[in-house]
Amino acid sequence: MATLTSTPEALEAGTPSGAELPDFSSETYKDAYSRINAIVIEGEQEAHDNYVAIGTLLPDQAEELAKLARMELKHMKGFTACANNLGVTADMPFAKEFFSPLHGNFQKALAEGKVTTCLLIQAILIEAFAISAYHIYIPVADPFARKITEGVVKDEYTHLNYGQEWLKANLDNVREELEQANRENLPLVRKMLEQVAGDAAVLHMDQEDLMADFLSSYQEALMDIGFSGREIARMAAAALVG
Ligand code: PL3
Ligand code: FE2
Ligand code: FE2
Repeated sequence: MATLTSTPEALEAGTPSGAELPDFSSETYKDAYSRINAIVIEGEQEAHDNYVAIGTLLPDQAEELAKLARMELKHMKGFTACANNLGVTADMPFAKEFFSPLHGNFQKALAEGKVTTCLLIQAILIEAFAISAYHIYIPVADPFARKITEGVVKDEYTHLNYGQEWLKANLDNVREELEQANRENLPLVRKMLEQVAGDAAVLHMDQEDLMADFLSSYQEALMDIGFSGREIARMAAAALVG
């Protein structure tokens, strides 16, 4: 006899890979969402500002970078709508604090004209972080947010790819700065992944899945830029010692 959960309707409405959906209307969910959603909104806003800022270091790329920046504002609006839809108010002061170490490193690199470091922070590390988070979120998101996030994640690949292409084209000149920037910033991303884990778990997002997805995007990006497997392993080790 067919059970209630095995009707075609239920299967269709169900989540991929059998992940169980959280109760989107519970206070526990909304409380965690107020921080996670704020992180995403702040991240999208800072991403916008960062691409505009990188445009000042690469004037011949300013137009292309302005296009990427505009996409980030669209993402930010989409995620703001997700919070409104659930009746959640984003905790923006929390999110500003969350990003402040990475934000500080970006501003320092910008002031020193270090375009390689700026690109590693924004177009590689932050984009790989966003892509992994959105991947893991999509199967456990409410239907409204799922649609929006699916659209956003496609754009984030465009951004990651922009960073990869520039760094690949300039690898001979940027290798050393890239390794140094990795050493200083990968440990921060690891800490951010750890900090978000508790709230992410309430959203039914698994910390190990997040880490694994992040590392695989990051490794793939470094491989595309032109690092060897051994060099990539060395760079990833910075996350363990940092
Ligand atoms: C750059 O395009 C975007 C930068 C955003 C950073 C995202 C951090 C993600 C933290 C965990 C979020 C889970 C997804 C929830 C969506 C409401
Ligand atoms: Fe974005
Ligand atoms: Fe992006």
